[in-house]
Amino acid sequence: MSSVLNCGRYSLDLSRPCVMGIVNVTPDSFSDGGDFLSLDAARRHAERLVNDGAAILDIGGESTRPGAEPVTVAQEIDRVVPLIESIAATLPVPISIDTTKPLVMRAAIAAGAGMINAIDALRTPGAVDTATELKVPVCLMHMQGEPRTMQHNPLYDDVVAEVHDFLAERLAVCEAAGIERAQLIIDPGFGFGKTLAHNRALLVHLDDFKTLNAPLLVGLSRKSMLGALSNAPVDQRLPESLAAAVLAVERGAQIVRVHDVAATVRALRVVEWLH
Ligand code: 9MG
Repeated sequence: MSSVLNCGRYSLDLSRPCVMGIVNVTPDSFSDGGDFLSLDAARRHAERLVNDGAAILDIGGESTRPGAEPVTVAQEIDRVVPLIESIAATLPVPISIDTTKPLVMRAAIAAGAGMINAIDALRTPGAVDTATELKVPVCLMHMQGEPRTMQHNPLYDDVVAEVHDFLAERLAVCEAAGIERAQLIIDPGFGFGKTLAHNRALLVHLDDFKTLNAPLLVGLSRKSMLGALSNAPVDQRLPESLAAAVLAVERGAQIVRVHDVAATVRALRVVEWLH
């Protein structure tokens, strides 16, 4: 497995845990309550995450929280492109575009992004061909259903085996289409069409995904599965999020997608110290 991702102008070294900072540019995002809708505020937030130690930023213009309504291509492009241009011109880190839409992928990469975070594992028509053409790393995430309805009644016989087999199949599809295997990242998709028990099983068995020989990205930060353990509101889940990030890295995650970059970087230093 490659320990370096080629994100255009930047390489992402995965030989040590890598913290991906979240920048949501949506009015209804579950964790920022729409604070970052102005370009200037979003840029300042991105700058802070980089100063805090983010190795990569993930920019999203469509909310993926349970129940979220879809947005149009034009709305999504209007939200993300000016921010990507501004960050690419001023901050020294690669940018990931969190989208499922081929046209948004193209616009974001043209604006300076260097990776695609595909929460539907490139299942949108045209997405595999677009990603193949764009030649950037792609994160293939598992999701049962779609954000609007995914938490209504998620069902699996064996969640770990089914997520594993889904990711194996998507890796094969992408490779067959011509995406370099070394540029593919996998993600079990915590909280995406999963109950608390499903999420727990995936975290307990996270090591099982090593057999897929691809870098592993996880997003657990502030998620409701963590809130369910403590009843803490979404903006007060830092202790749970840090514990989850540490456990995930211990179990093989190379990239953690988080809101609280500075605290996560510090927590992961302890993990690195022991390795
Ligand atoms: C956009 N987004 C929200 N949660 C996520 C997660 O867990 N993984 C990835 N790849 N993207 C996510």
